[in-house]
Amino acid sequence: MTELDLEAILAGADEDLPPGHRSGLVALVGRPNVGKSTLLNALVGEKVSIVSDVPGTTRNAIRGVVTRDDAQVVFVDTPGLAKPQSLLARRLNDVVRDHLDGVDVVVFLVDVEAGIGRGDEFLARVVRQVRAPVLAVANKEDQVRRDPALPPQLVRLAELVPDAEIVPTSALDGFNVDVLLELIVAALPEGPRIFPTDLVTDQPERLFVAEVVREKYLGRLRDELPHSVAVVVEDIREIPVDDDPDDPDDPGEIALVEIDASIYVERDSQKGIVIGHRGATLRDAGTEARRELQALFGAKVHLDVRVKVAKEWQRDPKQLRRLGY
Ligand SMILES: Nc1nc2c(ncn2[C@@H]2O[C@H](COP(=O)(O)OP(=O)(O)OP(=O)(O)O)[C@@H](O)[C@H]2O)c(=O)[nH]1
Ligand SMILES: [Mg+2]
Repeated sequence: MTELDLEAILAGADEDLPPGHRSGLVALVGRPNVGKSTLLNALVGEKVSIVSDVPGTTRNAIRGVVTRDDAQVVFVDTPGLAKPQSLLARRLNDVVRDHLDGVDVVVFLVDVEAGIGRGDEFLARVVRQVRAPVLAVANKEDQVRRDPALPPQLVRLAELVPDAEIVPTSALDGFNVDVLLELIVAALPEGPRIFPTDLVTDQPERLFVAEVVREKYLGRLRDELPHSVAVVVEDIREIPVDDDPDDPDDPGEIALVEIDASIYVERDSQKGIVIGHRGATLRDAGTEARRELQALFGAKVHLDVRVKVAKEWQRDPKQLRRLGY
């Protein structure tokens, strides 16, 4: 058990909970790009997982927590499951399988804009083996509202996961997200809180910062090297201003956050693509990341991004570990 888990359990231990309080672990699974991370953010009401239109955006199991009076739901956003073509893709599939073990509810997402395909059928087979209630979500409903193509897809989804309740949603505009949350809570077992009430994610700050930086580059490098980029945050320094120097207990407010990040590509030839024409890509993505991080920290942020090469990191187990996968 990690230190954080223990702390969290102790924090929740002596709280008065209403009778019938429910809690549990809920896995969000689905093909790449169906909207799992968008849905997680909508359920939690805060951005905890990065989103992009590049399939294969999420690489780690990201946890997001919803705490209400009657329930605490711990969601796990997983990498989109796909036919493994690289060591990275195989690792990502393992992450999903590991996280299906011992979950209380599975939320299986399909994208009704793209349509149900062989990838969904492959994944439905995995989901049917899990011994937990399944909710089947037909996401991106906003794109096919009143479209005659929608009903047959809902029927197909019901065939793929026969025991599941079917819920059309739009993670983007929020349609049915509340309905889905009610169904999830109803499917959870009774149990105590696991995390403190104000926690929305257990993701370490350094990892989330790296994810935000990666998100901004993903969108810009979509056509050239979406999967070749990894981001590592080397250091975060919070620099306080002490407005009361006489008070030894006053730590001061944080005035500036200095962040050093490295972007790793697989080959020398890819460095130029990340940097862009006259440094435009590096600069624009950096600015966008800095703005979002400033809002997150509530302080001015200096973001220093260096582009580095980790030769063929997607194929190298040692490098994968070093980059956090
Ligand atoms: N129109 C519409 N777009 C959506 C909806 N949900 C997600 N998207 C978009 O779909 C794209 C993929 O969303 P993500 O949440 O990153 O998808 P994911 O399933 O987490 O993808 P991976 O992490 O790659 O497996 C993004 O461009 C989202 O804005 C939705 O309900 N409606
Ligand atoms: Mg994702």
